[in-house]
Amino acid sequence: MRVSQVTGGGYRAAVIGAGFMGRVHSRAIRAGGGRVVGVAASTPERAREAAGPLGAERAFDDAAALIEDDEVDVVHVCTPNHLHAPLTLAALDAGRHVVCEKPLATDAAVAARMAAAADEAAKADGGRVASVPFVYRFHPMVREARAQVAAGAVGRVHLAHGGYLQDWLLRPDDDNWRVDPDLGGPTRAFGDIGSHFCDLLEFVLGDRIAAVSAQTTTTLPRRGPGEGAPVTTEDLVVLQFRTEAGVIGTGVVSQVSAGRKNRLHLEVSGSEHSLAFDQEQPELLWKGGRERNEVIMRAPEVLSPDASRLARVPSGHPQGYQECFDAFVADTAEAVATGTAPDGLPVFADGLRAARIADAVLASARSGGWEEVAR
Ligand code: SOE
Repeated sequence: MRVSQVTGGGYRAAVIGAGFMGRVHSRAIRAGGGRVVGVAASTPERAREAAGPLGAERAFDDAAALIEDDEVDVVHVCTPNHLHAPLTLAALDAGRHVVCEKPLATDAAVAARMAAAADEAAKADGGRVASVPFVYRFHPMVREARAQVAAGAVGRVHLAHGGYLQDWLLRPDDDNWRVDPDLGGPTRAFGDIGSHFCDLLEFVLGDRIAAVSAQTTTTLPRRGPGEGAPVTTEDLVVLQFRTEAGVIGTGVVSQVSAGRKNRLHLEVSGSEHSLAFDQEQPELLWKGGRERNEVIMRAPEVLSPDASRLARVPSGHPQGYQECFDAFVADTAEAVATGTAPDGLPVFADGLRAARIADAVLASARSGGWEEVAR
């Protein structure tokens, strides 16, 4: 097994997958001064077409050629979900660092194998990195919420609620590979975006979901042209949860909520204060109190150090989704260069958490009862 040591050449990455996420990853790599050494896609022609738009130095004929190329230190896996495991395991075996898009895998057993392989790689040659882009952790006001909870500023947390609402799959002719369980996995709305909500919840609370009670619905039984193809993955999830610390709460996950484009939101109620974050208004954090409420703005000079670190421009100059990705890749690059991951970097163990919560959600939707989340 060869080991990719990050040389003086800086962050030398290559991207497998030329879709929306491939483009976001490539921008983030270049924003941090890294190189997009190359891109591989579904066909050599598609890779050649994508190289220019992705700012890639070259196109690889296929993923295997990309993974085997010793000019590549870090492989970014941005393909449909069913390819995450084989490509990630091949890249780790070839001595590369890996950034694998979420969900890590289409079921928890495979995600566990990937996390174990990443642990082995890290042990075998100190500091090998395997990260997964739960990027909403990188909004400065999410870090501020996390810091306030950790500092006891909200008191003892007793309730958390929120969800993730989108509308891009509202209509019968809205279709996507994520709908197909062979490509996306057995859970779609939860696996795709409910995982973000649960990761955000656990990250801000510093706690873990212990058990869930969930219902799922498929609002459109067929999708696609003509009569469409039957749909077996869920459009909607409503869940209750309780955490290991005894917090109870609810989450609503939907990809069929008209007018909601990417509304990931979380509210935490504590014995002293409440906090609320809305990803569609990411510059603000609402803080509620019995006597007065306030809206905390992303002013670097007043934020906690971890939040201020991620505030790249002054208040009033909105940061957004791409800046979160830029910060995620920058922290991955720091981990690759130094062997030490910055606080809050989501790694394969976090991807495994999401897979285990998804398994419990599906089990509960089938059983109609509460299901424990495997630790
Ligand atoms: C589609 O639901 C999607 O692109 C997700 O796959 C991403 O993880 C989310 O951040 C935005 O929406």
